[in-house]
Amino acid sequence: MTKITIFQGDITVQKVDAIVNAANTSLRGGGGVDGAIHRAAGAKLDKACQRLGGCLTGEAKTTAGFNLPAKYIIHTPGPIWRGGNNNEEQLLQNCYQNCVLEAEKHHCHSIAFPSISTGVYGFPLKKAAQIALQTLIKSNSSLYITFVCFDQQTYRVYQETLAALLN
Ligand code: AR6
Repeated sequence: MTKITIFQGDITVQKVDAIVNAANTSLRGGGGVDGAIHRAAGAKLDKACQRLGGCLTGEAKTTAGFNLPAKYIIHTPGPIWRGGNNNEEQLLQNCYQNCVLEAEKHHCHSIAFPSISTGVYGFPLKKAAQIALQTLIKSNSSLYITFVCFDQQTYRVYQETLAALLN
């Protein structure tokens, strides 16, 4: 049984084994949750990311958490929404699947996700929530999974989507 909790807050303060960063393919930081994670983790994070040499959309790479309470940061570049006919749904699914695999590889028990691709990258929120939650439920992972929704609308949509999927 997959255990999923949804709440509203800031992912950088989560006391979990791994937090997920909605990164870009350079892994060199940016705005949104990526910027917040880089600021909170400290300058060593950028050095570690440099050594990873980028990451393809839908794939995932892990660094230490540095100054964060989380032990690891799993960086995954989500797809940029380009109308929906450019494999966006599959790529978003790949992000969640590959983050779970990375967390399991590092023997994590708990993981926190932000809503990947629904900020600057423009993925429609309801569709993204369905893909995220369905993919994680299907993963059948024994991880304790938390969705950390930054704003109220995201929180509401993830809650409604999870309730609908469980019915
Ligand atoms: N904790 C949790 N969620 C957050 C936080 C936070 N501290 N801050 C923002 N969010 P976005 P994307 C939410 O734009 O769409 C970056 O520049 C935010 O409200 O961060 O995948 C990267 O470098 C939204 O719900 O990520 C890439 O270039 C969600 O996180 C690009 O943005 C994702 O919004 C990636 O875009």
